[in-house]
Amino acid sequence: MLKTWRWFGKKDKISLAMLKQIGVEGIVTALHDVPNGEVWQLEDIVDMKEYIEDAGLKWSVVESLPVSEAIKYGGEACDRLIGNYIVSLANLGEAGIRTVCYNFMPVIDWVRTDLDYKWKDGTSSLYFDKVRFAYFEIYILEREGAEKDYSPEILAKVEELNKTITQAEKDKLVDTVIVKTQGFVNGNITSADQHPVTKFKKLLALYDGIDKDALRQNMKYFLEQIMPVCDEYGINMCVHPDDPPFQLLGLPRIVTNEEDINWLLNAVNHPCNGLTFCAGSLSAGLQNDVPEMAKKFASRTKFVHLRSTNILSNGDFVEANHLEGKGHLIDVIRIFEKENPKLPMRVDHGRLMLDDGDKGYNPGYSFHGRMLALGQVEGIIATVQNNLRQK
Ligand code: DNO
Repeated sequence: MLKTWRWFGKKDKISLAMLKQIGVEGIVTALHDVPNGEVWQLEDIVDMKEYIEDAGLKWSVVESLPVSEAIKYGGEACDRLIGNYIVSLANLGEAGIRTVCYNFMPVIDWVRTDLDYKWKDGTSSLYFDKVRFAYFEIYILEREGAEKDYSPEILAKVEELNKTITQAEKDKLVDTVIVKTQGFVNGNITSADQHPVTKFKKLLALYDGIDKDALRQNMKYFLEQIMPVCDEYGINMCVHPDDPPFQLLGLPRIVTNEEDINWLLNAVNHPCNGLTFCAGSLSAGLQNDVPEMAKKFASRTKFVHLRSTNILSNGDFVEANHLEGKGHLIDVIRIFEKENPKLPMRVDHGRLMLDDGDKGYNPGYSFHGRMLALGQVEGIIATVQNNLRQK
């Protein structure tokens, strides 16, 4: 597989020269400064592409060209925004960039409750605490009907937590769930002059009446509109699975399991309608057998995220070492190496370790942690390739 790395643009403290030294071959990035919904201009794309090429690397994948909320909930601005999306795709195609990762998660992208969960060895990683998330929904967002989504055991623990939780812990939860993750990805929460919770509630309300079927129809419509331009330029659209792959906040989530992925690949059965196989996101769903899914969807996979999680008995999940956990990366790599050894892959999320905190850390995207993971993954790839040669 092609070794790529998610790089956050010219302001990223992890420079392209550093990436070159650690054996990265391709860059995964986006025009992070362009506001959500606006056209990516050809000259800006070319400027970024040349900057990357001047460092001896290649812009392999766009992650992400964000799908605006109005496209997802089918708002008034939907067709205008799809129009902008099509122009951005054409401009990417003109510049020769042919793999685009996106997601179709309403309101939130990935979500965790703790971005700095401490391990005994002194490193830390991302963590999802089910009880704390339920607390956030019930007591902080005060979402109507949220209790119905949780078991009596979880609700009892939420009541316990409510007796002891401090204001600082509550603030941290808001900052983690809303500002650092969703805000970081979409840039539309942190700049708010309102309290993040107020803004967040407004975003949630946009989805009133949008159930799973309605969201699916909106996704199908979006894909149908963009397929012609993808076809013209040979652009692979790669949807990222929902992270985590289960329902949250009363919002529909439609890229969570095998049935969902089958649905979306068949709803618009075009070779440019593909998948980002994120082993980590899928691994956090009890329903998912990740290697089985890799086998099933290998031919429609155009980009791979290598990461793994462990689901704990209390329903929490924690990001695991890249050699362990439910992502089963050794099996997954074996499948993709066999099917398509040229597939771009990036190690996804790494632990925070050594002096990573000094590098303008984006949650999950540490330097040393990801470098360690890249080394582990390279070892797996080399072994798998060697085994395949001997067969
Ligand atoms: C989290 C990432 C996601 C991903 C988007 C793709 O670390 O995997 O934010 O980039 O969902 O659209």
